[in-house]
Amino acid sequence: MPDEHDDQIILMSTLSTSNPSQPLIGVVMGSSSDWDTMQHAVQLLAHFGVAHEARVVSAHRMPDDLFAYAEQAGPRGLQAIIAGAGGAAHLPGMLAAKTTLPVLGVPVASRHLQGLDSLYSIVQMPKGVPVATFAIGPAGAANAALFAVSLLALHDPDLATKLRAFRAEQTETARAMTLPAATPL
Ligand code: RP5
Repeated sequence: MPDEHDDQIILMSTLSTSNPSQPLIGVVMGSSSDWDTMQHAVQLLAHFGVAHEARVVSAHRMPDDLFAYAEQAGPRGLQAIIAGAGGAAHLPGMLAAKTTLPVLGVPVASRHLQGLDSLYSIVQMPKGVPVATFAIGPAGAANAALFAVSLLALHDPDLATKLRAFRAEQTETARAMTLPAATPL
């Protein structure tokens, strides 16, 4: 039964999922300026056929929406939340404070401190409220999605098969790598 929280969540969406089925993974970010980084998570979820949604939920500019999102995430069927933020990156930690779903934090590279501020902010959670923290930037976003796929694959044999195939392909790509001749002194 939809309630006013659902309406609020729909209204606050500024980036929306292209996947019409029940989202299992929520991808949220503090600003549309995080999208260049966070789209790497969305691309991988789409690659694996994982139902997902992507939204802007700013901890500082829309804190009430952040709380509503966190409170509704579990009841709406999400299995994990990937949260990217830059600078004073409070989004992942505040989500984790309001839900017991796994929260995967992605530090977005900030303009002046290159994302070290985001990393320190996200990784330094107090004991008792964990956020699994990934690398700064696109690699972190991609790995957060792969980690979410791993979590879902524990109970989804088809997804586990796809994940093994992805890893095997990656291994073959690495094995096929060649190096150029060294530049003469
Ligand atoms: C954070 O502030 C966002 O996650 C973003 O990384 C950063 C800058 O946001 P904009 O000023 O570009 O909207 O909350």
